[in-house]
Order: sequence, then structure tokens, then C-alpha cells
Amino acid sequence: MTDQINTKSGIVAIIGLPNVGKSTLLNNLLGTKVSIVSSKPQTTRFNIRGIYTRENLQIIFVDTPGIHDAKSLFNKLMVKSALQALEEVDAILWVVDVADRRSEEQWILDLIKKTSKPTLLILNKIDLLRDKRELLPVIDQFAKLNLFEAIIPVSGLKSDGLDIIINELEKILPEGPFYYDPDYVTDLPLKLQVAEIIREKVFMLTYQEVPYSVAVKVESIKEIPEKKVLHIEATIFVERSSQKGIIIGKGGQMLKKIGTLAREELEHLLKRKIFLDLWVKALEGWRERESHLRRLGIPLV
Ligand SMILES: Nc1nc2c(ncn2[C@@H]2O[C@H](COP(=O)(O)OP(=O)(O)OP(=O)(O)O)[C@@H](O)[C@H]2O)c(=O)[nH]1
Ligand SMILES: [Mg+2]
Repeated sequence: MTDQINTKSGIVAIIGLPNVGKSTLLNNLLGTKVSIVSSKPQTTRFNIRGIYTRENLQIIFVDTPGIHDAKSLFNKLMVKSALQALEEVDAILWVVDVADRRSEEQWILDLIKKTSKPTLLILNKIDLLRDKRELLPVIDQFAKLNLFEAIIPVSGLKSDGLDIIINELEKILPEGPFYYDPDYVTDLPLKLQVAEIIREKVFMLTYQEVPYSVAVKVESIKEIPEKKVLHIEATIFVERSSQKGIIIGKGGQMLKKIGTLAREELEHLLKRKIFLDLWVKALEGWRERESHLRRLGIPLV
């Protein structure tokens, strides 16, 4: 008889309020950036899978949009996508920002009470606490609820405590075959990965309503053999024509900055020279129109 190595695998959703550090946590659990991050809430817009593999364990993490009181059609679909992730998973990571406790946490508590899925509570951003003893009443408050398999204080940003998350998940997840080749870190198509990286730079460089009014679509990715570069053409859509000027900037300075930052990251990711051709167009009221959302190719539910 041959020795059989038993593998464990499963899907784990990372949920929480906006800006608590879900995407940062995913990237640092994987050791590779697959989900964009910004200091502004509502950065993640659709579910992003990140695949973690070690020896006999494979975890498919699903980073989700922050759960919030959505107003536009688009934001409602974002939240729906986060809630839908809960249905297909073997376990849940609920991320709470210990440095910014919010009453809306109750919405998520209610969701967790309704599911029968094993849930780990991740108390994130502990690096921001001046005194670690501040954690004790928080742990106490949540432990009383008897809802969590474990309560794990971490700093996603500093990769502190992340091995504990993996070890706890290993205990919970069932035996089963790997879903993906161990070399894979995400199943996000390249065009969407590129669009997200460009959008991250827009989030970083613009303010107020502007980042939320922007959607990015990659039109084409083509080899130019004689020039040994990868030619990427993408459009930055804004919601109103009046916003085009903000994205282009004085003398084209803003668009140039977005393009340079995105190109540098893409060259690092794809390990090759990139020519990034960026266009700016208005797609009036795209956040409220289903046909526009489809045209933009955003993979919502
Ligand atoms: N100090 C500190 N900052 C963190 C930590 N984790 C994330 N952040 C910061 O918090 C902000 C939000 O991080 P994201 O990872 O984008 O948060 P998110 O929960 O994915 O946000 P949405 O996608 O908008 O729901 C960024 O500025 C991060 O750098 C942490 O452990 N410590
Ligand atoms: Mg996010």
C-alpha cells in the first residue's frame, strides 16, 4: 500500500466594516499583493480570491468589500457580493479595527449569529494601541458572546500574529484535495488585476467623491515584439464630464502621476517593460446603471 498524504483545504471569507484592514491582511497572509489597499473606505469593490498553500494545507481566502449602509446600486451590489461570500465558505474571519471601534459592528455580529460557519475574530491594528492592556476588555467583551472559535489580536500591516490565524484555520478546515495548483496566488484575470492597480493609484491621489466616481477598464494587453514591451490600454471612467479635468490634472500632471505609479507596480508584478496608455472618459451615472456596470466588466454578483 502506498502512503497517502492527507491534505486539508477550504474557503475562508474575510469580512468586516470598510477600512478595517481586510485587504492588507489578505496580502500579508499570502506574502504577495493580490488585493488593492488604500487609506479610504470602500476600496475593495468585489470578492477577490487569494490562495495560500503550505505543505498539506491550502486555504482559499476571499477578501470582500466592506459591509456598509449602501446608497447607490453599485454599492448595494458590493455589499451583496460580501454577503454572498459567506454562503460558500468553510470558515469566516471577521476583522475588527481595535483602534476604531464602530457601532455598525453590530450588523456583522447579527450576520455571524445567523450563520453556522466557524468564525475567528481578528482584532486588527494592534500596532496602533499605546498599551496592549487596552485589548483585555475588548477580548472580554467578545469572548462573552461565545460565537468565536478563537479571538486573535494581530497587526495585518506588520504581519504580527498571522501565523496564529493559519494554525487556527488548519484546525477547522476539513480534509480534502487542493483546489488550485500550489503556484497560484489568485484567480483574478490579468485585465482585472491591472485595472485594480490603476484604480488603487486613483484612490491614493484623489479626494472626496472623485475616487468613488472612478472605474477602470483595461481594453487590451498586447505584445509588441519589435519593441519588447507589453502594451496596455486602459480607460479611467468618471461619473460626470466635469470630473475628467480632475483626473487629467493641470497640464496632464495628475494622469501622468497615476500612469507612472501604476506602470512601476505593473513592471514589478509582471517583471517586464510596460507601455501604459491611459484614457479618461465620462460614463454618466455609471454607479446607478446596471448596463454601465456590465460594460465596465466589474465582476459583481
Ligand atoms: N496601523 C495599521 N494600519 C493598518 C493595518 N491594517 C491595515 N491598515 C491600514 O488601514 C487602511 C485600510 O486598509 P485596507 O486593507 O484597504 O482595509 P479594507 O478593510 O480592505 O478596506 P475596504 O476594502 O475599503 O473595506 C490602510 O491605510 C492600511 O494601511 C494594521 O494592522 N495597522
Ligand atoms: Mg479592501
